Amino acid sequence: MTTPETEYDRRKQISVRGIAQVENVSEFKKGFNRHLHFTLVKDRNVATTRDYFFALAYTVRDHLVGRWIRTQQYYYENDPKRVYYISLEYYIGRTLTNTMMNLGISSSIDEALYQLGLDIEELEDQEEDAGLGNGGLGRLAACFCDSMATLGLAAYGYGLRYEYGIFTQRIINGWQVEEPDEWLRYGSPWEKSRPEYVIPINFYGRVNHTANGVKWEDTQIVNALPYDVPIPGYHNNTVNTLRLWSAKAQRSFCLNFFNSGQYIQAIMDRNISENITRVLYPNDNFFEGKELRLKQEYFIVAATLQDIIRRFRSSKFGSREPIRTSFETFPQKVAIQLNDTHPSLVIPELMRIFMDVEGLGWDQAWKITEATCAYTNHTVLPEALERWPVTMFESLLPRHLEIIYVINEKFMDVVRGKWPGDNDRLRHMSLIEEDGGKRVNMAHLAIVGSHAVNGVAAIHTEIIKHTTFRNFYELWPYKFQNKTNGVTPRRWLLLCNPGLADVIADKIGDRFVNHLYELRQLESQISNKAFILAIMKAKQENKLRFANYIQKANNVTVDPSAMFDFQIKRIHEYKRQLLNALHVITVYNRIKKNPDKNFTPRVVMIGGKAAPGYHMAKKIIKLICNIGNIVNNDPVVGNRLKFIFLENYRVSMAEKIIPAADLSQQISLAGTEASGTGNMKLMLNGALTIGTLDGANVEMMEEMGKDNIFIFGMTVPEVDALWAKGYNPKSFYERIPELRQAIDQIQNGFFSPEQHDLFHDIVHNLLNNDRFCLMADYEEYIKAQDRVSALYQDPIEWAKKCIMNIASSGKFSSDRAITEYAKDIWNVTPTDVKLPNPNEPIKQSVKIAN
Ligand code: D6G
Repeated sequence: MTTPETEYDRRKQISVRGIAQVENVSEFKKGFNRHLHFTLVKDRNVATTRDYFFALAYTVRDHLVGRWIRTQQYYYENDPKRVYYISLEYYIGRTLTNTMMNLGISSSIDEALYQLGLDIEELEDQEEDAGLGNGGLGRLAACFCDSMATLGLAAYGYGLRYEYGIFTQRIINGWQVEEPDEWLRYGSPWEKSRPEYVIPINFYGRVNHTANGVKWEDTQIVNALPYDVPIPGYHNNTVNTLRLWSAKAQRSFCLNFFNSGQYIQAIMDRNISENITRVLYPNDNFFEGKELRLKQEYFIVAATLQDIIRRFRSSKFGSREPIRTSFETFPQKVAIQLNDTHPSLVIPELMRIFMDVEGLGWDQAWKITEATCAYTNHTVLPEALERWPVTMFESLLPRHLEIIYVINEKFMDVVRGKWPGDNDRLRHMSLIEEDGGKRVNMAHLAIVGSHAVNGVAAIHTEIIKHTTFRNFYELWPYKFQNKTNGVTPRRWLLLCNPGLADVIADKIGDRFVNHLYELRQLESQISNKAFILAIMKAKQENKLRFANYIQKANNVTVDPSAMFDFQIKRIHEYKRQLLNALHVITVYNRIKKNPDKNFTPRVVMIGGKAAPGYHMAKKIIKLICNIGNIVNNDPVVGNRLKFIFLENYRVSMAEKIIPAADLSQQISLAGTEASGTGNMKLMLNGALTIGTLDGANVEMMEEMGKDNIFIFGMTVPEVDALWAKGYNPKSFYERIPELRQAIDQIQNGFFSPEQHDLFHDIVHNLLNNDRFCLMADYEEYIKAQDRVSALYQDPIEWAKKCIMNIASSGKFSSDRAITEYAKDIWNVTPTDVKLPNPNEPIKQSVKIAN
């Protein structure tokens, strides 16, 4: 591609994003001005940048609605099997750029704004992230929505509309401080509320077994108000729905108060029931047994199931009126995927509806429930597994507890039948755990009530089969399967890295955008000098852009010729950010010891939030900041080493970081990270990985070959063997001088002049209670980092490995993941067929999936 001479030329270039269409450009300008005038009630003298953002968002939205209505109409008319993805989290980030891209109108909008004298990037930066998730699990749900729409599946995401998403992280004097995320302060242009479709949800009350069946009575009712968010597929005119529920007090809420004349009190108490969807619980991989969280879990499940059943019953031709009366065909028409155990109340709630409301018998209800539901496990960390106290169930969901008891009785009979007299198995497999107060084990409930259980990377699935859920696997081997995670190439390549996308498209065309395996063709370019240089140039431009951004946003200066080394993910002990910090200290000490030696310059950056109640994680952030203070201000070190904590890491920041990364750190202890998805995004964008044989790293290595990735550390069997023989972290401290020096510095206050004993707890854990084996993996990690530094000295060799990474990342598309779910779990068929564009007359009827 030739270099554009002017800004105007740049806009005229043919890129993967397509070219501007003259008619569209003028239409967009008109739409933009109309919305500025009629929707925002402003003119260009008084409009703010935010007004321009909203005017643009509404203009783009206008191009969604026809496709959205038409898609949903097709679903009603064709009655395909529907897929329901239920998740407590959707970590969406921004929507504007993604929508323009998927609708194929980016270039025309770009041109329209250029002609209007507005800077599109400035407008895009106005959008608040929809941070309705914590990390990987929530982002996966968002990537899956994109792929389900792109593959033409009649799919729906169901979630909660938290008024406050993941908190905003501020770093004050090195400490994390949380601020509320008021993402709805100015409203969201993408959601459409549907107050006409509110659904009542019951809580508390008591169960009455009568001759006419079971009644759940004297309940407290909260309404679920749906907000619909459009999910456009890539260039296929499909627009699916993500339906987010918001809690709304019933009109009759606190009738007693109203009746007794306490009108004001009654109005004020409405807030209490609306608290259900007030805020996202900010824990990643950690179970916090709060009643409000259990309410959230039941709220999403009960509202969603009523909606699913209403849609199942509804007639064709777009009417919401019921026609179906029998539930026999339910599993042929409905697939429900549980994103972790968080929505696993689907199982007892479906049983309750089928039996208590619809009058089905237990056996039939159970058969339908099991055939409909499937469960994705996301973690094997014991502290993350949901185990709700029976007492909490008893008061909040008394009927569900009864049903869970019956499920368990029948299940225990099955176990007894298979292993007579094996009481240990019964105890281990029971849905009700007895030790330490009775609790409901939600993973056991989800496995028993589902026809499919999947892990999210090959190694993770092996661990759940042979360790975590071994007994269940021995009972039902056919239920267990692997579905390695994936990421959407639209957001995570085309949107965030248009420069690289164009370099790729120049060589292999643009089919890779929704057929990511096509990237394999790039392998043949590995020795093509011009291609190597183009790849290097794209990376360098991204690094420059990131350096400018981080200078402006965080007032941090970085040298764009140094290696950009990133670890971006939630702060968690098992992810071992501390190991990264130990490497930085080691390099620092080496520079100080040999100030004249040649060192590969690096900017090591760590970004991620700590759960507000996770004290050790917050301490780790403080340590990182303090090490940075010493290293970054030492004149002997200069530009050879920088250590930076990136404040408030989130989806929109990831989109800036990932294209600019040279090195991706994926260094969790083997056997702890279920999959990881950041690892895939960085690989796809040509960063090299230093990592352990954990999660999807294993499959990444298989795809690219072991010479293109820096693998270090113990394997899962080696970790097991270490614990079996007795792990003594101190022995590593005593044997490895560089490790000892680093630990001593942390211990003696070298990094905390303000308080010498500040990090004693960290050191104590490393030496005495090193649960994630940092000490055991340190030596190999440092050696691997040395190999990284050496390779970076040879830019061409480095770039060749980048190309091999990009070329090998096809497997990690969420399109591949969803295609596998569709085939192996949901029994639906993805399609490449485009729906007609509603803005054009229909030429022929279009067949859609199933
Ligand atoms: C979305 C788009 C709208 C459509 C509605 C259908 O809000 O055009 O009418 O979905 O919702 P259900 O009837 O399928 O719930």
